[in-house]
Amino acid sequence: MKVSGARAIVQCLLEQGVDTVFGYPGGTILPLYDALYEAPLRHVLTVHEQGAAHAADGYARASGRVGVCIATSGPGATNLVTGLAAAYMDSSPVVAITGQVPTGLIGRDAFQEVDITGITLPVTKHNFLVKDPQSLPDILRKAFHIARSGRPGPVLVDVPRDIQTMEIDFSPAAAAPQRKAETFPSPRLDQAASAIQNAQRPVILVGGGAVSGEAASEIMTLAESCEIPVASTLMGLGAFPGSHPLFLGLTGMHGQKIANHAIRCSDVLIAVGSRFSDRVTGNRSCYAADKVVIHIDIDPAEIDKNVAAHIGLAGNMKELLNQLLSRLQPRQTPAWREEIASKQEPRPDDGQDRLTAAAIMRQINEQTNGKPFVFATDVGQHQMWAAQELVIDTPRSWVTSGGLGAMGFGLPAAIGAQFAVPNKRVVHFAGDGGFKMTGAELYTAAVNDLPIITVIINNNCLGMIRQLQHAYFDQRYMSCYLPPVDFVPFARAFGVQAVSVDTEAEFARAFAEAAATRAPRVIIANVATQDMVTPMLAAGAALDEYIDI
Ligand SMILES: Cc1ncc(C[n+]2csc(CCOP(=O)(O)OP(=O)(O)O)c2C)c(N)n1
Ligand SMILES: [Mg+2]
Repeated sequence: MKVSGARAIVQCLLEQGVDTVFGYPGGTILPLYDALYEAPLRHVLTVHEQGAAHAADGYARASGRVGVCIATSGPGATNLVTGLAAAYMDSSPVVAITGQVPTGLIGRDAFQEVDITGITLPVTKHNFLVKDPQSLPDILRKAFHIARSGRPGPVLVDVPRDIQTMEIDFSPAAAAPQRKAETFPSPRLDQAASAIQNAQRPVILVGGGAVSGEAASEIMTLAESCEIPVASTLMGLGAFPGSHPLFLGLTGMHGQKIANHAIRCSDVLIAVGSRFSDRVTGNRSCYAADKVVIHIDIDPAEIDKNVAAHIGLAGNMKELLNQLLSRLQPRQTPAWREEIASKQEPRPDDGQDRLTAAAIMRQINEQTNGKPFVFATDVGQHQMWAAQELVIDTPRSWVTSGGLGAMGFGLPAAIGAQFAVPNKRVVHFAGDGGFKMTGAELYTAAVNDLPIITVIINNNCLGMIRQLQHAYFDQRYMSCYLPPVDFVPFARAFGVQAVSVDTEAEFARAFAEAAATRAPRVIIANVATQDMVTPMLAAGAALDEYIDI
C-alpha cells in the first residue's frame, strides 16, 4: 500500500503497540502531526520538549514498554537531549522521533537545522537520520527493537520534512522470530553456584538491571532459599521488597549503614544488574577486597568495567538466575544474619517536634501500604530521603534519575508513569529548587486529569548543594539559599489545589485527602533548611568511611 512517510510512522507506532506519545509540534514535524490527527493514538502535548522526553522515559520505567517522544528540529530536538541522556544513563527504552529540515537543505544552516544525530550520539543507544524514504518503516522497527532488546536504551530517529510527505510502499511488519533461550557456559555457572553454596557471608546487590530484566521473582527465590540478605542500589529499589526481612536497604553514598556494612564484610557478593557506579562503590580499589564478586548483567561490557568480577555471567538475567537456582540447595545463614542485625542502629531524627522528611515518608508508608502506588522523584536531598525511607515493595514502582541525576526529571516522569499505569497512583517528590525547573508541567497533569500527588519537600534551599558546601567547602554557602516561593497560587494557576503544611499531623491529613481525590494535588511540606541526608560516605571512600555531618 502507498502511504506518506508520516502515515508510515504512525502505522509503525501502532504495529509496535504504542498507545501514547509525548511531544511538541513545530514546522519540520508538522506532516507527522497531521497524520496523528486521526490516528488511534493518544498524543500528550507537554509544556516543554524536556518534559516529553522525561515523560516517555517515566512511561517506560513504570511499564517496561517503550516510551515515545516527538519534537521538531532545532530547539525542539535540543530540548530533548537531557531527557535522552537521563534515559541512556538509566537504560530506559525510549524512541524519540524528531523532524529535520528537508533533505535538500541539510548542511546549509537552514532555519531550525541542528545536527541532532551528532549531538545525541553519546547519549543514545543508537540513532538514525532517515535519508531514503523507503527505509523509514524498517528504521522505525529497528529503533524499537534496539530500544527494548538487550540492555534497553533510547534511540532517536531524525526524519527530514520532505521524507514525511513522500509516498512510500508500506507493508506490515513480518512476525518477529521467537527469541531462543540462551545457553551459558556451564563451568562458570557451576563455579558461581558453589561459591554461593559455600559462602559464609553472602550478600545480593540488586541494581536497575534487576528491574528491567524482570528478575524479581528469581532474586526472591535465590534470597529466600539460600537465606541471603539483599542490598539495593538507587536504581534497584523495588527489585526486592522493601518490607522483606532479608532486605537491608539502600547501599552506597547515602546507603543504610547495615547495607554498607554487609557488603563490605561479605565474602561472596552477587551483583544482579548493577553497573557498580561510583555512588555505589566509593573507593573501587578496596570495594571487592576479600570477597568473591559474581557479576550478573545483560551487558557483557559491564563485566569488569568498574569492579573486576571473579565470576562474570552476561546474558538474560531471568535465564541466568534460573540456571543458577537449579544448581543450588536450600541453606541458612543464621550467624551472618545475626552479625548484620547487631549493627542495626536506630534512625536518627525520629521524635522531633517539627516536620522532617523521615516523618513525611513514614506517613506515606503507612497510608500507601499494600496499595498500588508508584513513587517518582526529582534530584537532591528529598530523593535520597525517599530512597532511604520509603518501603518500595514491587518493581517499576520507583522512578528516579539515578545516573544523570537530572533535576527537573520528577514531574514529567511522574506524568509519563501515570499515563502508563493508570490503575496505580503516582506520588511525586520534588525539591523546591527542582520543582521550579519543570513545575510548569503541572499544566500537563491538570489538563489530562492525572491524579498525581506532588509532595514538595520545601527547605528553601538547594539542599544537596548546601550539604556538599557544608561537608567540603567549609560551610561557605554560595548560591544555595532560595528566597521562598508561594507554590500554592503557582499550582492554582494551573487549576491544581495545593496546601502548605508544617507538622506531621497536617501532612498526614493533606496526604489522606489528596489520596481520596482523583485529581492532581500539591502538598508543600515545609522542613528545616539545615536538615542533612545521613549517613554520608565521603566521595570515593570505603564503605565505612562516613562523614560526620
Ligand atoms: C539539571 C541539574 N542542575 C544542577 C544539578 C546539581 N544539583 C543536584 S541536587 C541540587 C539541589 C536540589 O535542590 P532542591 O530541588 O531544592 O532539592 P533538595 O536537595 O533541597 O531536596 C542541585 C543544584 C542537577 N542535579 N541537575
Ligand atoms: Mg530544596
